[in-house]
Amino acid sequence: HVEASIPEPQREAWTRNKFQGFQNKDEFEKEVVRHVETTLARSMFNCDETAAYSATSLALRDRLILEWNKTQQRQTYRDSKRIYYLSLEFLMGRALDNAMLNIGAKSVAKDGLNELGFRIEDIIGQEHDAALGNGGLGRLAACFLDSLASLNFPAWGYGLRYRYGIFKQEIIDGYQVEVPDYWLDFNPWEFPRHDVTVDIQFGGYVRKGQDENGKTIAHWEGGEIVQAVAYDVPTPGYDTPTTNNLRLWSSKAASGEFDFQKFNSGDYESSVADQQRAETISAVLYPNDNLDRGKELRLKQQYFWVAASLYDIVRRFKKSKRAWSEFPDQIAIQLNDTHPTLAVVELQRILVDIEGLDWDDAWKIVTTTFGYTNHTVLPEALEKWPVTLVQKLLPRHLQIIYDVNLFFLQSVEKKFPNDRDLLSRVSIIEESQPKMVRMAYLAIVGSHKVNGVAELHSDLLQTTLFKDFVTIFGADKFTNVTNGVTPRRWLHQANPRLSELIASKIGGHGFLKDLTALNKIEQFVDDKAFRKEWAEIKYANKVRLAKYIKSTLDLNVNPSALFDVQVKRIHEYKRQQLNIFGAIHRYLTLKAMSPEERKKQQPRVSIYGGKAAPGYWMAKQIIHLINSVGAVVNKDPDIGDLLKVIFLEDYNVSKAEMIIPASDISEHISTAGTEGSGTSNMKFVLNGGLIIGTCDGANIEITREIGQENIFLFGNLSEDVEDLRHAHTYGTHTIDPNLTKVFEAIQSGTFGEANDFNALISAVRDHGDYYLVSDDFQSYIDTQNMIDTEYRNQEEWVTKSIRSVARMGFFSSDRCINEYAEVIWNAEPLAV
Ligand code: T68
Repeated sequence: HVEASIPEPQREAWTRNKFQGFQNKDEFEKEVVRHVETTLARSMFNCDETAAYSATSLALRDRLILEWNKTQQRQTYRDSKRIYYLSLEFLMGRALDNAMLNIGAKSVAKDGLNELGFRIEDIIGQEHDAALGNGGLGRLAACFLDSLASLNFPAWGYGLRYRYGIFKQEIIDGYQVEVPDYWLDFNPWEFPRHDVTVDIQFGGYVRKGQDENGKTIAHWEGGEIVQAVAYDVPTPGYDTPTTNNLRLWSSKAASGEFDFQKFNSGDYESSVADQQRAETISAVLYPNDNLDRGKELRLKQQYFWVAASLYDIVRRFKKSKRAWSEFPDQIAIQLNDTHPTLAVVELQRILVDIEGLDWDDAWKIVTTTFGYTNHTVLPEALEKWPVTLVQKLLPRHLQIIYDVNLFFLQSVEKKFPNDRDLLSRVSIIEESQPKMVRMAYLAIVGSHKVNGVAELHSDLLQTTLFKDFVTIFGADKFTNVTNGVTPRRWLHQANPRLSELIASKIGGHGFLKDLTALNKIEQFVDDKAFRKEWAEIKYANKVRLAKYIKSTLDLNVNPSALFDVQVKRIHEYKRQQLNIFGAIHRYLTLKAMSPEERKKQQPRVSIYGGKAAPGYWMAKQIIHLINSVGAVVNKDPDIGDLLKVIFLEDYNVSKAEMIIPASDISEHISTAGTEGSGTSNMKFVLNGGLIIGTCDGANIEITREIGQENIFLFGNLSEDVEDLRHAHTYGTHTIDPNLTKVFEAIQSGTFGEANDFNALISAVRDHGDYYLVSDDFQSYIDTQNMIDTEYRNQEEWVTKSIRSVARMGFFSSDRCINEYAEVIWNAEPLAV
């Protein structure tokens, strides 16, 4: 806005008075006090930890804003290719600690807060997690934002500003209870942009008209309008001024004349009802992980978010006055799963209906712009929308989908004539009752690259789910980008002592920017003092978790015991049931021993955490079983410290930061071929924990990197799963005898009501054991026993731990983002 810019002669005053944010401890304190006394209107006589958190965040935020503004100006001025990451979920966790570490202000803040009478850990602990995601997919998006900024890529995230994030989990009488997560009371990390709004249309009809040249043009008319308002969240990179933007859209009623008329004519109630209906769109995050429930409001969320984001992206592009053909040179858009696939259709609509491009020219631009990431092969997670629903909400989009499909099928027919079966297999429209739009197929056809998230997963995509598309488009369109995690949050922030120890040995914190530098610690593996400190840090992290368990569950656990952890969403395919059946087997085995024999056993704390989707009954049964077992085992005097079974309530990002550094063994035990990648496996190993796992997802690549002597693999392989399932259904299905004993114990009432867990048992015994719990049981038990033995040799164990961490360099999300940039986005960082 040139008219708003300050004239040249007065700019000197601006430059002279430039606000720089705090630069040292004294200035930090001054800023905190100023924010307490003015922004918060309080004083030292009523400054509690909440107020201190608020003021600290506001002081930090001021620093972020300055860099954020400069970054945006720089990116606009240089006009290089931008990356847009479209994700319905960003599981960011807490922002304050991350911001302090990334901009290098933590020690100043720590000392400053101390002088003001606060401990920095307590202040950090005041923050409510930003929990706009379910699990791995949403957390991956958050790690990607950290890497994009840290690597200086010009990139924006686009998402929805849910009023309620993932529900808070309470455990009452052993059962999960969901409580709404209202998190926006005070959120210093977001900036409402009431001037950045987009009107989003739903419903109505399509009228065919003609432009001035007689060309047919579709007009989408009528229906309702909902307004999207932008909320911006600055995302700072580590050790760089780059501060990128995450733009989240919030919905509200469009302030059209219509509403005013209603309001003035006395129809107050219905005008308020309109308001509420509009606000419903961004009200709540759907709490399902790896499941598609096909709800109408979910489709509305998707279109609302995608349309607002594309309008924004196109508006920014048009300011550059470039030709449309340059759009894909300037813009790469990544689809995080199929949730934003309507973006493909929306961009085609904008280019053809609004900008007047020819269909083919437009389609070329669209397909060159988009990339699509698939996160799962589970059939129940693949999105499909009823044609009738799309027709009702998005009539013009349905027409475009039909045309895209027609032209696509025509091209297939040309290449593979007379293969009607192939056409019906790959059709974007499933000819079922009712007809459905297959979103994954639309995403493939609408993108130039499709990737899976770990090698095995990408191979499975190419050989099973998307096989026909490999034949049609060629293998080059499909690729793998193995997931990674940000070492800033998942090592430096979560495990500061380990990060410092590593830094002290290898000459500073460079490994946080190039994680492969971790390999330099392997040369110290025989250094006695180093090993001792390594072990002490793990122990201290376990003590911290033990204290947390004491304070929340009033249970004493011995920090010297082996801590065995499985924290992730509860899902049958992730097999927490295998873990708890294993724990029951352990309990029964201990009970059957003489007291002398028991004394020789390795004490263990079996720790679980994770949310079940509110409608996922089986997952909730698993939680109930874990708690029921804990209730018996934890107070059994025969057992004492030998076994504790702990369920940690409300697992989330900030709890993960405490739990992960405290584990000796973590479990990544999905049925082979079902887990896309897994990312917590990487976080645990990076923190010096060993893992027990199946040959699934990224476990396979972790094994390749760290060496098979440093990981405990067990169970059947993915290539054998189909045959085993076939045998369960058509052969005689015998259940593992040790597992049978576990079932007998449960059904004799050892852990409460005898019949409470029949469904969990039946799934294995009577209904085909789809997840191969019985097939893998003995191998699981044997491997756990091997772990007990190996844990007793602490020298060997510490060696494995150090070597594993040293070899984890590959699993940084920085490596992952660089691969996306090179192979999919063709984008480069912007020098600062
Ligand atoms: C996860 N997917 C994969 N989905 O399960 C995991 N689903 O293997 C992988 O490591 C991770 O993605 C990152 O690639 C999910 O987390 C969801 O949360 C989800 C959300 C909505 C609908 C369907």
